[in-house]
Amino acid sequence: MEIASENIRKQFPVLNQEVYGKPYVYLDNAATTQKPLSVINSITEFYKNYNSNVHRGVHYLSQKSTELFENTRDRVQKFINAPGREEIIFTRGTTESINLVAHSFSYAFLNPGDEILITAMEHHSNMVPWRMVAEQKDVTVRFVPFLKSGELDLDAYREMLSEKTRIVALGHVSNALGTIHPVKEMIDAAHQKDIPVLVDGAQAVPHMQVDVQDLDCDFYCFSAHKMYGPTGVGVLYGKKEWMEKLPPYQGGGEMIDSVTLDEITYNEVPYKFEAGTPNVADIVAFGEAVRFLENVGFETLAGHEKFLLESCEEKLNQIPDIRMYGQAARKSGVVSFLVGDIHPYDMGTLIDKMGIAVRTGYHCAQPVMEFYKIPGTLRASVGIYNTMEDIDRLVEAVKKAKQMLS
Ligand code: C6P
Repeated sequence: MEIASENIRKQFPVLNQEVYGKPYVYLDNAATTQKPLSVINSITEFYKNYNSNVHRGVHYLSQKSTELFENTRDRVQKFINAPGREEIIFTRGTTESINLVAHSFSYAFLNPGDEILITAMEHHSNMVPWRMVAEQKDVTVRFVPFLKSGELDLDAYREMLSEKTRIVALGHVSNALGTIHPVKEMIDAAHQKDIPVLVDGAQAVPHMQVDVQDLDCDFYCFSAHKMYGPTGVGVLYGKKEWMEKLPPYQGGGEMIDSVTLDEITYNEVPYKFEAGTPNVADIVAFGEAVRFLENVGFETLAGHEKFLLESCEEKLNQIPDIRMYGQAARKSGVVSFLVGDIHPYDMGTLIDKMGIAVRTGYHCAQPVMEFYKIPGTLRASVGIYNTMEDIDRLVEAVKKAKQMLS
């Protein structure tokens, strides 16, 4: 059901504005969510009162900023139920988290003739890094196919797990179609053959309680900016046994234990993977975003979003010539659609002029659009502050744009 969102909306100042003379409707949350005042204020407070580098000084502010920074690590550890705080590595985002694992894993563990298994539905961030390392190492990337409904072909997946497979990398929730993949089952199948699994959780963590111990994934990646936190911050959860085995991704300050002209020894995890000065202020503010999500609670959040998404699909479906993409039994976050033969950019541009933000195009998942033989879709994606009024405004705008463009 829809929650009383007035109290929540007033925490997001950016929503309280008019665009082209109309109250703003923001339905592009899968690209990035808006930020609550607690997160915005935390950034200002940090620069006003605590700014200092971390892990590098004995002076007061350095210790204070280190404490605030490390508090976020503890909060994130609890949030995803990671066994150890050292298994939480801060990165710039999901993209960097995946690149880190792809490059370090490939360097240490891939040899010519090996296989990497991903799905054909991955976001480019979980496809391109693997293909880059595969090219360097003469390794094959194989793609688990998906069905028209937007669900993965699980029989094909099981068959594709072979003696040659060295790692599986798969999304938890598709950003283009909203499918929630049965990752726990897929991880279990890979583990039965001793194959480690990386999960791209960018579109899952903002919408559902993720428990990395329950999933038993080896790596889990996500971005702060999709969960009401700042841009430029991400997380790589990696099982300690893996993170200790993997070589560092980047070299620089902080990631070393000692450097002489003869020899370099590396710092312990997580610091081995956090070279250079991190994005301290935003990582501190990310702690506030996690607190915000915890305060709302996933039961409330998921119920609210489900109600809005189902209503949105139902109302859009009444428009003649509408085509929905992604009809999986379990979905989250997004509604992807096209109307007749209207190009998604044309419709997106028109509804923007009506004060409504949705994403148009291939959503960094070009092979998905290739599969359906379409140039892209319009994608409405919801967050905690959206209301039924937002959905109604979208549906009316689509109807009006259709009339104008047909
Ligand atoms: N998807 C979207 O509009 P970064 O940019 O590193 O924070 O996240 C990359 C990423 C990785 N995996 C998935 C499943 C994603 O959805 C994204 C980001 C945005 O769908 C921007 S392309």
